[in-house]
Order: sequence, then C-alpha cells, then structure tokens
Amino acid sequence: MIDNPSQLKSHYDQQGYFVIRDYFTGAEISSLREVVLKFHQLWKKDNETFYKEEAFNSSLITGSEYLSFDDRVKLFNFISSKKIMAVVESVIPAKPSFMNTQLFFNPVNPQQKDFWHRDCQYDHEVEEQKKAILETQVVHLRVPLFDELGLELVPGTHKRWDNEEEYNVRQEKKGRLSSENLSTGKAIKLAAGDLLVFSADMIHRGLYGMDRLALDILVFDPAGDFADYVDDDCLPETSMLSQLDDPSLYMNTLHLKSIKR
Ligand SMILES: O=C(O)CCC(=O)C(=O)O
Repeated sequence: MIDNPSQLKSHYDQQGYFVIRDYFTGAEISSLREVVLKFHQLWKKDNETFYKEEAFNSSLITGSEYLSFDDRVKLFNFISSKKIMAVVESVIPAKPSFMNTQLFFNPVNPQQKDFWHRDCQYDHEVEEQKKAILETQVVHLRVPLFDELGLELVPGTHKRWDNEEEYNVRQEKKGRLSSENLSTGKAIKLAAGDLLVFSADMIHRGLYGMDRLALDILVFDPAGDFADYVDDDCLPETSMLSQLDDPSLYMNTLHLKSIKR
C-alpha cells in the first residue's frame, strides 16, 4: 500500500503524473492478465478489420459484451481494490467516480506512428481545450500487463497551455506532424507491476513497441460534469454490487447518473 499519499498528490499537482514502481505482485498481474486477455482475443475477432487497419486501443473492458459475469466481478474487484483506491483517493479525495477502461496495444500496421495529444482535444475546439485544462480533469491509471516502452508526457501541461512547438506538433500546424519528437517530452518506461497515474488532458503519447498491452482505468472528480460520458454497460449490474469488496467507486458514478435523469 502507498505510505506517502500527500507526496504523490503534490507530484501529481505539480507535474500531472506519478509512477509507483512494483506496486502490484506477479500474482495480481497474472490474474488480471488472464481476464483481460480473454476480452482482447474476443474483441480482436469481432473487430478484425478495425484491428488490422488502424486500432491501437479498445474500451469498455468491464462491459457485458465479451466477459462473463464472474470475470467482470474479478475485474471490478481489481479496479476498486484497496491498492487502487488508495491511489485514486490520493488524487481525488472526495467521491472519486469510475468512468471507463481502455486497453492499449500495438497497431498491426507498422507504419502507424504514436502521436501527441490531450484527450480533451477530441471533444473540444482550441478555446474550449484551454478552459478544460483549467477545470476538473480525468485521471488515467495505467496498469501495464507486460513490460512496455510506456508513455511520453510533457510534465506540467495538465495546468498550462502548449508552447509553440507543442501546439504545432500536437495540432499538426505549420507542416508539423503529431508523431514528431517534442523537446519537452519525458519518456516513462513501464514494467508489468508498475502503476502510472496521469492527467488525461496533459500532452502525452503512448510509445508503441515491445509486447505492450496496458489496462487504463479512467476516473473523475464528481465536480466535473462527466457522468454523461459513462456507458451504463461498463458499470456493475445491481446483482454484482454485493460481490464487490468496495463498490463505492461505481456507486458514486451510479449516483451521478441517477441525479441527471
Ligand atoms: O498508449 C497509447 O497509445 C495512448 C495512451 C493514451 O493516449 C491515453 O491513455 O490517454
């Protein structure tokens, strides 16, 4: 368990991320990997063309489409385990809420390049992005299931706007490409067992290569208006809640959704 939550929080506040090395045991990762690989095999078969032509991630891993009831319960219990909740609560102390999961892998096409982005750029135009990074953000917890090259981040950009180089590269302006290197980037190599926590709205890119397969857990502060982004099917069914050691992460989301209806 973490013994320095306030240090982690202040690193996160200043830099937009932190890493905890060797946070999970080999047994924890292998049991998670077993469930996630079942999802991945079925998802790949079902999305063959997309997978072969352009995909680099899937989402809704906790949903009912590919995993059985028992495997979903296992996954929900991992996501809201004491270890994960201690980290989540260090960053979002009041009523942290579950949003989704994503699974990142290498694109099949070797020409496909890793690219810089802020997650909010897919929902917002530039002026809105500027606002979004000043408001409540979504937090990613990356759990690598195999050793990987990890992520490259631009520390501090969860709170500040892009400099000219960052903007031109990320938004592909003035002839720049989003796959070019940034002088401000910091690569964080990850091993299975490590945990990387980072702000989804900071400038970042996944680094393709090795045998990467990483589960990203997305959580949000209820002060942000994100409940509509949550797909009902990725939340536990009512009959699952009693089988979860600590369902509060999901209950918080269910509550936010219920008051919106
Ligand atoms: O690993 C990747 O390919 C990208 C990761 C990413 O963009 C994210 O986790 O938001």
